[in-house]
Amino acid sequence: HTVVYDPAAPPGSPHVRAAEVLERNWTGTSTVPSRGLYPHQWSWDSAFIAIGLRHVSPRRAQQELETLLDAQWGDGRVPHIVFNPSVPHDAYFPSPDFWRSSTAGRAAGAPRTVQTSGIVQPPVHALAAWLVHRADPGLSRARGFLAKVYPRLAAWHRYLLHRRDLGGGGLVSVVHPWEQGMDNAPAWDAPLARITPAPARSFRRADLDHGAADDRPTDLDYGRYVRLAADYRDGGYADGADRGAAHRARGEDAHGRGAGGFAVEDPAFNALLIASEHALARIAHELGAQATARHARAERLTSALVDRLWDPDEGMFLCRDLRGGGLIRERGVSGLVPLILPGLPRDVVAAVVRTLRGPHFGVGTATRLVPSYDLLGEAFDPHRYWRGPAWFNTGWLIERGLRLHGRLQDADALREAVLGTALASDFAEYVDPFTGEACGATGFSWTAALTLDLLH
Ligand code: 9WN
Repeated sequence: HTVVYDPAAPPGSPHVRAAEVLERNWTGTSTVPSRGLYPHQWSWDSAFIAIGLRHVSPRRAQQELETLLDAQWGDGRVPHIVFNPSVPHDAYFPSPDFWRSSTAGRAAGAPRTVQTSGIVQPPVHALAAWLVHRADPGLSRARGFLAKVYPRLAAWHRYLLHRRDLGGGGLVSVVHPWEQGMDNAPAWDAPLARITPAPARSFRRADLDHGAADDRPTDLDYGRYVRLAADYRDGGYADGADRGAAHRARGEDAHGRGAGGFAVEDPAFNALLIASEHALARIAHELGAQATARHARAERLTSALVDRLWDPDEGMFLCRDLRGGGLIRERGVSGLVPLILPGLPRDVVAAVVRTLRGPHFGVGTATRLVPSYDLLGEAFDPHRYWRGPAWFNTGWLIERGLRLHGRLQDADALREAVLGTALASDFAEYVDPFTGEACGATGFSWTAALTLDLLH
C-alpha cells in the first residue's frame, strides 16, 4: 500500500500525526482500534476508520471494509469482531474460544475460515462505503469496489430489518450492550439488572492489563455481558422465533434463557442504519439500479424512530426496553445522534440542538465536547467509559448533523473542540468532557481517522 505524500503537510502537522496512528495500527488487511487494548478488527471502528483513511489511502480504506465483509455470516450479520489468528488468545477477552463461531454459529452461516464474535455493532458500513467511493471514484470503479460490497451491505441491512425487529414496530433491537457500542451506558442499567451475572471466577478480563479499572466497566457489568453472550451462543446465535426453537431443541426453557433477556431499541443504532440506508440508495443509483425504494424505506424508518423513541418533553430520543416495557429515562448521547438524519422533522431538530446546548449536555457552556451521558444524571462519571466521557465518533456524528441542518456556528465550534482535543490528547479513546484529559487508550484509530476527516 502507499501512503499519499502531501508536500503541503510538514512532519508533525495534524494530518501527518493522524495518518501515522492509522499507519501504526494497520495490520496489512485492516486496522486495529488500538494496539494494546483491542488487537483485532472491530466492526463499527472499521467503518469510522475507513471514513478517515480514505483521505490518506483510498485503496486501504476500501480494503478495510472488504476485509470486514469477508467475515460476514450466511444470514447476513456482520460480526462485531473479526479475530486476528496470529494474536494470542489471552490478549483479549472474550476470545475465539468463547464465541466458537465456526461451530456454535454454523446454523446461522458463520464463516469456516475465520473466527469471529456472534453479535453485531452499529451499521455504519454503507455510509462508510459511499464516502470511501467518493474519495476516489476512478479507483473505486477500476476495482469494482461498490459492485463487490453492495450485495453484502444489502444482506446486512436485510438481516437487521428482518431478523432483529423484535419489537414489531419496524426498528432494529440490540440483544447485548456490546452491540450498541456504548457498553456501560447508564441506559443499560435497568435492563441489565434482570440478568444473572456469570460468576467473576468463570472468566478472566484482559482489558484491565491495559486500561485503568476506574475508567472501564465494572466486574459486575462484565458478569452480565458474559452471561448474555454465552446464552446467545448456546442458542446457536438464533434470533427472534428461531431463538426459542433452538433452545427447545436443546431441552431448555424457551421463556427463560432462550427468550433472550436483553432487547433494546436504541436511537443511535437505528439512526446509523437509516443514514446507511440512504447511502445504500446512492450506491444502488451509482451502479445503475433503482434507488427510490431505499430512500422511501429510510424515510419510513425515520418516522418509526420518531414515533417509537422521540420524547418531546425531554427534547431527545430515548431507548426502549422491550423486556421491561417502555422508554428508559436516562439521557445519553445516543439520543442526540439522530441529528445526522436528513429527514428529521424541523421541530425535532430544533429541540435536539436546544438539548445539546442545555444543562444536561452543556455543549458551548459547561463543556466544549459532547459528553456521553447527562452531566446532571445520577450515574454521571467524567472518567468512566460511556458514563460521562466525551468520545470522538459521537462528536463527529453530531458535528455532521449540525452542519447538515445548517447550524454552522455550532458545527464550527464543535469541530474546533474535537480537533484540538484529539491532537492534545494524542488521539485518546475518550476524554474527560470538561478538561479534555485523555482516558483509555491513546493512538486510538477512530479518533485519528475522524480527525483526518474533519481536517478535510
Ligand atoms: C467490546 C473497540 C470497541 C468499540 C466499542 C467500545 C469498546 C469493546 C470492549 O471497544 O468495546 O466490544 O472490549 O470494551 O465500547 O464501542 O467498538 O474500539
